[in-house]
Amino acid sequence: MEFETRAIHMGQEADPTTGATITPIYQTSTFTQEGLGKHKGYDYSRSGNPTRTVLETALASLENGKHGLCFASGLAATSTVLCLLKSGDEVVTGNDLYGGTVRLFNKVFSNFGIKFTYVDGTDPKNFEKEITGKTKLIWLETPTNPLLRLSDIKAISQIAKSKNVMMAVDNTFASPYFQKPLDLGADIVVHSTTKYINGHSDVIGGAAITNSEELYKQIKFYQNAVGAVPGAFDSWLVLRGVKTLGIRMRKHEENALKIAAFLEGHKKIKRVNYPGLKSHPQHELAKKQMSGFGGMISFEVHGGKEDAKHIVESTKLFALAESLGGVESLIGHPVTMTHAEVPQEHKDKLGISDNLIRLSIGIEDVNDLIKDLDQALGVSNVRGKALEARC
Ligand code: P1T
Repeated sequence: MEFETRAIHMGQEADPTTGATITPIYQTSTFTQEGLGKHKGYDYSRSGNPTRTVLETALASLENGKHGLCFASGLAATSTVLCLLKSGDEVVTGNDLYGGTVRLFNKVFSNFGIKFTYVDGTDPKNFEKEITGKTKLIWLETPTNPLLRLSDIKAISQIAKSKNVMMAVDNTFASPYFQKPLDLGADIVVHSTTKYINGHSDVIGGAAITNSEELYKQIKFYQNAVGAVPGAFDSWLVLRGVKTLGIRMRKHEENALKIAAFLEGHKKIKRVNYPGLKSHPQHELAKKQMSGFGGMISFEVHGGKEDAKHIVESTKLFALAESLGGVESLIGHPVTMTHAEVPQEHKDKLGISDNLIRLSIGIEDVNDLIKDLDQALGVSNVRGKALEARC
């Protein structure tokens, strides 16, 4: 079955007890047992819930994986995967990551004796150089948040395999519609389902998918032992969202390609980061490992923080908000928002600068989006006018 058919049908058969066509919300914490230890596969909703199982089955299929596990947030999925590690283990990770992931690495798991080594993820050799006898995991996010850089999943997975190191890929930005890291050699795929997979900005959720029986058993154990699971209603919302993932991703990309081209030609803009642009340093890699370029763009404006601030405060359709991947367009300032807690020297090294703006391109009419950006860029240097435009 093709991707978009699986998104609608995989795991989502009619409900066995009532015939309900759409998966019911099993809003129950517990399940009555017929006798001691005799139940229908579910005993307590932290360990398993039928609505969650359907979502886990669907997501595993969309990543070409055998097993899916869902969590209460993307960071809950990441935290649970990190439970595979022990004190003294090391992780080599790309250095351009969602700020919350950096915070989780540096301020939580580092306290448990796990060492994180950050490398420029655009060159596979950098991972090889940093692997030691203690390295247990390579962590990739590609395309990265917020600079839209890429890591060569296949090349890095070959290094990981040759060194007997696990590899996990955060596939949130591409979504499984445009990129399938398991096919390229990753052991685990992680998602913030909050983003494209749900797609409607009304749920926080996460997922981990693997083809390995052993990793599945271990992560499932930690899923239950740690307990950061999604509720039935949130699982249902994500399930409802995922049915339209393909059609949404195509529209996100179609709009993003036009907007990236518009921004690249704008005199107020210094640089546009979008893997679909020929000017992107890894455009060829994007064409090779992704089947589309996604809906995320970042760009630097001429000037500094004040200029960026004016622009993000001047859009009318693009909402100034954290997050991404919803049907509505969002604008953000990574330095003060999503990446505020990333250490300044880390941001400086990467080029996450004061004049960087991030866009999550929605599926509205692209001409309205371009008009909105045009007017926001037009007033970007004039104090007060930005506010006038908003009223
Ligand atoms: O917010 P949560 O569902 O816990 O997902 C965390 C996360 C993980 N990975 C990536 C690549 C992400 O972008 C995120 C969350 N990102 C935002 C909230 C943001 O605005 O970038």
